[in-house]
Amino acid sequence: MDLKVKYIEAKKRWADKQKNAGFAPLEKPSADRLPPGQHLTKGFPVLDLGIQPDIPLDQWVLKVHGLVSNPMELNWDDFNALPQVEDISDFHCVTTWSKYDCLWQGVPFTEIYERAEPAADAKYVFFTSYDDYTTNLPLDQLLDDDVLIATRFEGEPITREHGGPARIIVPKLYAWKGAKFVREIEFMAEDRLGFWEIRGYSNTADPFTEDRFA
Ligand SMILES: Nc1nc2c(c(=O)[nH]1)N[C@H]1C(S)=C(S)[C@@H](COP(=O)(O)O)O[C@H]1N2
Ligand SMILES: [Mo]
Repeated sequence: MDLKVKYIEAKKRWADKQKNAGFAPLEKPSADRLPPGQHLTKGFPVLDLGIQPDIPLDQWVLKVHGLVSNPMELNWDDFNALPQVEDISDFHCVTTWSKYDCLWQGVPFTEIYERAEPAADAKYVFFTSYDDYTTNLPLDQLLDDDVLIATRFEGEPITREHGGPARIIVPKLYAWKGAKFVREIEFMAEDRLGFWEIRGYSNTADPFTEDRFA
């Protein structure tokens, strides 16, 4: 069997096993900086489906569509002309590693939201990446002041293995909710599950209640 298929199948079965073993989220979120069941890492592991697409910047496009008044196809220059921020946040992967104080630079999600003008019934967002990875979030959670479409990490362009040219950062949730190599942002009225959400991972994904599996 293809190793990638085997890896994905194994992760899905792990999620089923843990759920069947009675693994349930905590009722009260932990107040500790390190979420329950996580350990700190100093390095920066790479986690993806094994495909790290090579997207020349002159071919890169971010498509914003769905329930919006202003659908957009931003090229690299258009995107980088949007207002930029720097933000430091912690990063939590469901495979139990966390990394503190990651310095990201990019465009706040709110800038995309304002320009796209989502309809009143747009309540969910679906991300699709250049490796065909997908993930979904409630719009509500993307409008926090730590959510950005990052193009730089620690002052340098985000490397290909870490999701460059651009990746979504949603620090309050497990990192699978943040699409590396992002290609499309779709606004929707109804929720639609993404890659890991279909395969047994939690749709809410809160590290502080250890909300790993659906
Ligand atoms: N496009 C894409 N984005 C992705 C993934 C992926 O496989 N493809 N994996 C997710 C998971 S499970 C994690 S933990 C983080 C890992 O980011 P890193 O490789 O920079 O550590 O990316 C998330 N975003
Ligand atoms: Mo992850």
